[in-house]
Amino acid sequence: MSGGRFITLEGGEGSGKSTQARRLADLLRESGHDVVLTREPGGSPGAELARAALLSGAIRPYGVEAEAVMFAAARLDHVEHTIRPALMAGKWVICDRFTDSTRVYQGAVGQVPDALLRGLEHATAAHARPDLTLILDLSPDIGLARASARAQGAQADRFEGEGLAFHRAVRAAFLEIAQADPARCVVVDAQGNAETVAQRIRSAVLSRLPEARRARVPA
Ligand code: T5A
Repeated sequence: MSGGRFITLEGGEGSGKSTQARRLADLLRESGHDVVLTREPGGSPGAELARAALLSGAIRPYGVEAEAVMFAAARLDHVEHTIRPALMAGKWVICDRFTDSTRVYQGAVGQVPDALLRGLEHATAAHARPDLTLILDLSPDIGLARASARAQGAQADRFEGEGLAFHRAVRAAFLEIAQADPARCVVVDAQGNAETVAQRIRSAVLSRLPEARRARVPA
């Protein structure tokens, strides 16, 4: 793939991924890069339909394996219609959650067999490997409190509604992924205000991908 870079943000509920993904996109645009900001599940019209089904809990009765397959179907559409075309066009893609979320939620915590998840990941993301993954690490007590303050009484979604033990396991599983793949992953302390976290992310991105600094060459 020419020119473009693929950055994913991962972490538990309310850790600030969406907030920081937006800020990172702004930063990169200010440096002259073409940026596509996207998310999972979702990020393409077909995948957004799958998102609604997954987060409403409509797929849950069919079991964790069916959910894993549905996340994969959404990813296939997203990679094909949004991520790959952008990277091929030399754009930077920032994605709020990607394959590590499946490894964590469906794999480490959901106990979907490894062989199935590996097959699904190969089928969906073999041609879209992140250059950098920022894992926003935050105590789930703080993350869930942030998410519920924002929800203002609205019902928690399929995964937010799980108990604290589930969210602690999610946090531990993300940290394990980071430990196992330090060349790709950076753990970012997600405590503190959004500006403080954004500065940590800026340092991590510039240190791992120095080309992020480059300003657009005038035409
Ligand atoms: N899932 C997803 C799987 O199970 N398998 C998969 O393969 C994939 C891709 C997605 C769900 O799907 C699961 C995981 C998820 O449970 P979602 O709605 O996209 O659902 O959920 P999240 O990604 O967790 O989104 P959230 O919005 O809950 O969390 P974010 O994006 O981490 O947090 P953000 O930035 O929206 O912030 C939450 C609130 O906190 C405030 C924000 O203003 C906002 O109100 N905030 C801060 N407050 C104080 N200090 C800071 N530093 C703050 N940063 C943000």
